[in-house]
Amino acid sequence: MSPEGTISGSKYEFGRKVYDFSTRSFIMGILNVTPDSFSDGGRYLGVENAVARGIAMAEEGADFLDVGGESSRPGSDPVPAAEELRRILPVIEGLAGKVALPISVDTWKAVVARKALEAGATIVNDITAMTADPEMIHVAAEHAEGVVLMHMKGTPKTMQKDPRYDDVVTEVKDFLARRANEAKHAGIRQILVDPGIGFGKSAKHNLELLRRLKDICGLGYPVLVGPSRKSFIGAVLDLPPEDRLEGTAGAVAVSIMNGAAVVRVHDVRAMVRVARIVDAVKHHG
Ligand code: HH2
Repeated sequence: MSPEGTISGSKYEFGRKVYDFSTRSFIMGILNVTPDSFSDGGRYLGVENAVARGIAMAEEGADFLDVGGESSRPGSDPVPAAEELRRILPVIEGLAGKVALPISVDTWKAVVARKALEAGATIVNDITAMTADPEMIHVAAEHAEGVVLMHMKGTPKTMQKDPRYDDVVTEVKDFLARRANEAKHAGIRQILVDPGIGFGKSAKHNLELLRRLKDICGLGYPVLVGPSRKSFIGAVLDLPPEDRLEGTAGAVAVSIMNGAAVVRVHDVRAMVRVARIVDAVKHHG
């Protein structure tokens, strides 16, 4: 990995924890505090349930927790910031005192990010790569320890209506390069980039992004990939979200083998095992 965009080579630091991406892959556990997420909507709506799930994911071996209060599934509408905050703030506050993991907030709204960072989150995970809200880059530069910049074509409402690319990998890579540059110039030092599996992409596009993930890794930033239970797995296996564990495992294994630094998943216990075996193949020959 090139030192560009990283602190001392491939190492980032969140809180007092060092994340050395050259040694192993890292797991981001998904905590959707939403009534309508595509695979776990409604499961963690109560604060107690959500905090308990966060603690459980930490015990299962997660390295990050990603808390979100707005579903971005295809066709979804945005949620007002006040509602998003009502869902996530008590959960972030509850987790920040109880788990020793960095918490990312999955939002594209600067006002939500700012409050979440005050409540104990330290990373901003923005599915629009800080393009949707002009304030986001300033909030992240001032208050976050790092950002995840994700590629999306269109908006969740429209993104799955016949997405087209000349070359999906080149387009995604160029976009991420531009956004990461802008973030770097704003003073953000710890940047992860994400090809945005399922965000304005057909099943074929998603498979090609995973197959050619090394191209995206060539940007020199740690790459985060979020294939968990997504519809391209359903398209290949003809199975609903609740039956996509093995498909997710396959996608996670390929992602890590092809250079992903972090995988964002629902099934933390299982995917930690998948990650460790792929890491063993990668690093110990
Ligand atoms: N995928 C989802 C949401 N946020 N963030 C990043 N960085 N990368 C992703 O691939 C990604 C993301 C969508 O998945 P999920 O959170 O499970 O569903 P929903 O949006 O319905 O809550």
